[in-house]
Amino acid sequence: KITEQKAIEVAAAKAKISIDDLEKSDFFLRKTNSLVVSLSAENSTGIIAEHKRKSPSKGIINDQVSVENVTQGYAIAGAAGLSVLTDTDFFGGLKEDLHKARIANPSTPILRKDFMIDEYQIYEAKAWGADVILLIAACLSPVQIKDFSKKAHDLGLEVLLEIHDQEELDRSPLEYVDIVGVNNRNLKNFAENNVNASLALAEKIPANIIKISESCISQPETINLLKSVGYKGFLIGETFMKDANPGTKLAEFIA
Ligand code: IGP
Repeated sequence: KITEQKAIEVAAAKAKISIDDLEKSDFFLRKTNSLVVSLSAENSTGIIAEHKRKSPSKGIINDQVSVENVTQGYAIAGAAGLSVLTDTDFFGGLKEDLHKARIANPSTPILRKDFMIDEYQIYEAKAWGADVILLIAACLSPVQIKDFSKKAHDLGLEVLLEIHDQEELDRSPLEYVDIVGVNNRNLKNFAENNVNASLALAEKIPANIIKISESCISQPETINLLKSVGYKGFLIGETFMKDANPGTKLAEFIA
């Protein structure tokens, strides 16, 4: 299971490097970039473009392009934010990917895309260069969601809470959550290939919280549909990564 594998990784990382040392790292004291501000800007494309080499459902998507080129290409093409996978076992991501993306894009908001199950990973996220962390409701208890999101705020990071259905939304404390993301792909069976989950939940998410739609977006028209029901952000990976030049693909997508 993804979370069990993650627990092993976290324990190993903790044994090697203490929170004290993470706090001393170069990136820790930097001023973070706000994804909320970026998504709220009048002229924002709303696109949060993801670097993703492979996935459990698709296998290798693209391992021929460098993370610097991909993320810089996205930023130049107009991405409102970047998402960088750091989970290794399931998505082939590395902490170095986040580090490289940060150096290549100092002023673009970056999401650490990973399975967060321990407070330690929030310190890592900051030390590696992230501005935003992902909390997946399906992997966490309400107490963990509240504690982790508060901790992220204390460290100057923003929080994206990912939900898939009404039940997850209802049991999630949103006090310290900045953005709610509806994942159109059901992590339990990878079945869906549409944005129905986002359409169904649009009105249920409190109006004071920014909402974004995640996964399974492959057509520009889908963005217009999602905008019409109130979504401000669109997390897209595969559609761009499948291309030899992901940044160019993004530019075409929004043209
Ligand atoms: C991107 P897509 O279908 O455009 O490649 O999806 C992103 O939403 C997806 O990678 C994702 C994800 C996650 C990955 C959403 N939630 C949680 C890992 C963990």
